[in-house]
Amino acid sequence: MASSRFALDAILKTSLMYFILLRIGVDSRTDAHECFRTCEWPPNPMICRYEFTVEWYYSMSTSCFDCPYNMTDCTRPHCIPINGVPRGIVTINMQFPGPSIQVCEFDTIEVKVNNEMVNEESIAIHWHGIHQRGTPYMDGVPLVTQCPIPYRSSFTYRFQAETVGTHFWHAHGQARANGAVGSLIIRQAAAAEIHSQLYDYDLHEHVIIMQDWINQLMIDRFTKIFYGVLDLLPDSLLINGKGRYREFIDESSNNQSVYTPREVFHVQRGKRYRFRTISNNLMDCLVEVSIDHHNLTIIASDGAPLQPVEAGAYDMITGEKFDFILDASAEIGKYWMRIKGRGCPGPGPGFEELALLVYEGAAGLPDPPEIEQTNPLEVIVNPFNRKSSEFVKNIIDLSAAVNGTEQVPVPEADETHYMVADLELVNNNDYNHPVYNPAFGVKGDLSTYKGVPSPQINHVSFKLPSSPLLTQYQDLSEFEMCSTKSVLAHHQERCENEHCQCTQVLHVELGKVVEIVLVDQGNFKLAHAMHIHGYRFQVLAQGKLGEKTTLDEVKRQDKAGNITRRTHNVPHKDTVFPTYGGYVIVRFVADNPGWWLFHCHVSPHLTAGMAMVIRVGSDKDLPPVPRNFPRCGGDWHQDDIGSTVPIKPAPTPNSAGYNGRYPMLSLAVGGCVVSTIIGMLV
Ligand SMILES: *[C@@H]1O[C@H](CO)[C@@H](O)[C@H](O)[C@H]1NC(C)=O
Ligand SMILES: *[C@@H]1O[C@H](CO)[C@@H](O)[C@H](O)[C@H]1NC(C)=O
Ligand SMILES: *[C@@H]1O[C@H](CO)[C@@H](O)[C@H](O)[C@H]1NC(C)=O
Ligand SMILES: *[C@@H]1O[C@H](CO)[C@@H](O)[C@H](O)[C@H]1NC(C)=O
Ligand SMILES: *[C@@H]1O[C@H](CO)[C@@H](O)[C@H](O)[C@H]1NC(C)=O
Ligand SMILES: [Cu+2]
Repeated sequence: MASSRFALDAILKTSLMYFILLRIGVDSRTDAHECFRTCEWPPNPMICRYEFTVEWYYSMSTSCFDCPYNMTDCTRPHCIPINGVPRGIVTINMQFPGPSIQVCEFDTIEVKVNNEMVNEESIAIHWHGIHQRGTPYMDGVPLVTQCPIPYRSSFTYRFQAETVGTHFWHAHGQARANGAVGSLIIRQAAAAEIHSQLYDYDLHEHVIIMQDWINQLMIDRFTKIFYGVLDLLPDSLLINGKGRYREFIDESSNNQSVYTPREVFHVQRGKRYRFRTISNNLMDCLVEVSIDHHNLTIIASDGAPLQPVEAGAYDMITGEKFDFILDASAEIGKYWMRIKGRGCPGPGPGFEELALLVYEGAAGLPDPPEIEQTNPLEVIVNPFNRKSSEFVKNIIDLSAAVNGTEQVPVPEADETHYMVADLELVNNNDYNHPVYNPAFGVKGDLSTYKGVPSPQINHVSFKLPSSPLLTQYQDLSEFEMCSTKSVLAHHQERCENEHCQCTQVLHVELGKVVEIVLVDQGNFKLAHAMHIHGYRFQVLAQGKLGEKTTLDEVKRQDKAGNITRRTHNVPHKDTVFPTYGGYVIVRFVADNPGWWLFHCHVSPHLTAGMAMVIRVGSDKDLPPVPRNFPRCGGDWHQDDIGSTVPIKPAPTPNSAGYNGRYPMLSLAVGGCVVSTIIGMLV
């Protein structure tokens, strides 16, 4: 008795100690993981293991003690000040942004994700920009490539670090908008890195996640937008999760205003630094990046090297990534890095956030004035809705970095698909009940529209299937699915007038060169960040026909030869945005079999259905499903044969007070209006 009690005590003690150690172990914000190292040639691959515990947590929690009145307290472990506004957040290992994964090409990344979210929701983590060649099961899209990880379960992702460059990981779903995000950097040996001669340092701490932020849970904002008020304004901008919003009055110091801390970067005069920046925006805005008194030399986007371009600023839409070189050649001092909201309704010109760039030897100097200093260069890269010129470089004006004077041709297209991505004015039954709260004051009269526009591709809202497409396609009803080809050929007119939804899939044969002409008709003056999984697009053309255009107009202009495609050294991107009233033309060689999501990265747009799947190859082309891969979904009910419940004699209508055996079912069928589901075999 006594000995077993002792044993139990010991177990309790060790597990408690283990728990404490674990909490401290995963928290080492300053100590980089052993896989962060100088990448060698020939490579010396490592297996890089991480454990991600996903939890609901709180900004400005009690772990913040006296922050921001005592700035040191703001840096305490588990203190996540964000912009000073307390709210529920989703964290990984109680960090925001979450742990940074920084490895070398050819390493193996292994991440065990433990779902400990106390409101019992499920989650999956997507590795944004990683092509998952040979491992489509690791792409992390719930109900497309895997079952969402249920509460209290874990799922271990494992894939090779093959797609080099600046990427990130994030929950695929609203948890991204609540904080589940972190950087993912795959470096190369200097011998393999085409731009390695252009910079002296590529530091762990010069990786930056930039984003807008809202002071409430995304589900609060999402339901507000679609059922209440069309509130698209972000509240804040953040640089590596830090910013200012809430003013605190410090009574112990003459009622001075104090704020939560901003991010700080350190450089040494005379050195050249590679900065890696990532946009995790939630809403429609782009962020515009600049550093006072410095030019930025842009050398890569979405992991793909570009011929260097010197600029004063550049813009990123959500999902985009840019690498630039900062030549620290200004006077020793402190300078502001700025991000500004662009292309979205923001609270005016002051909608910006700052981070401090501190030269070695300047730490004791006062912060510079926050008033904008003019940048040395007027050139802007990738802006929202601006015509190309000497000073305006859109993506199409950039070129892929190649060896010497090589001319790398774009492959000839085997097939071209003209597609539309826009917010459509239809009566979407998910948000506007056609009887109780119709979107149209007068049916069919656009001028009486008072609904919420539907984010759609090809006039169809994407509906996630009930089981993952990649692993349980056989379980799905063909009526849930529709093919892009038949949508485009047969349903455009109908779906322009009524709400259509289905699991839209474009099926392409393995090895084909696929061209997509993607049009934003300009229903709204916004941009949609169209992100492809499994691939990078080659960008061939980009243009604007007017404030508004139509798919047919773009098609006509193209057929008439009025749209020119670039043919050599084109930029490669995993996220592109057609300008409203315009188009972007991309190609990819469909050599990576899988079911790949192609979608708008704006959080509410994705949730509401601005997505589709590109299915490359057929089942026989897929690598085998990993052994014991989780299965889920379907519509289970107990059939009479398999029933283990003894059937009792049914009560008579009068004695039971209801009429029939399944009262709820008949009510549901009678009261619910089913959206048009266009079912067709893919
Ligand atoms: C601020 O907090 C730190 C610990 O986070 C503590 O050591 C220091 O004494 C505090 N400063 C003041 C003025 O209270
Ligand atoms: C600070 O503000 C409070 C409340 O407005 C006021 O009562 C107090 O006198 C102020 N203290 C100083 C030092 O100004
Ligand atoms: C920025 O670039 C311009 C044009 O190349 C150059 O004239 C200027 O000196 C540069 N400024 C800085 C601060 O490097
Ligand atoms: C670039 O050229 C060098 C030397 O000519 C060669 O070793 C290297 O493989 C080339 N790189 C690429 C990406 O083609
Ligand atoms: C093509 O461009 C030419 C010259 O601008 C114009 O005259 C013609 O109408 C355009 N074709 C179409 C189909 O719009
Ligand atoms: Cu969008």
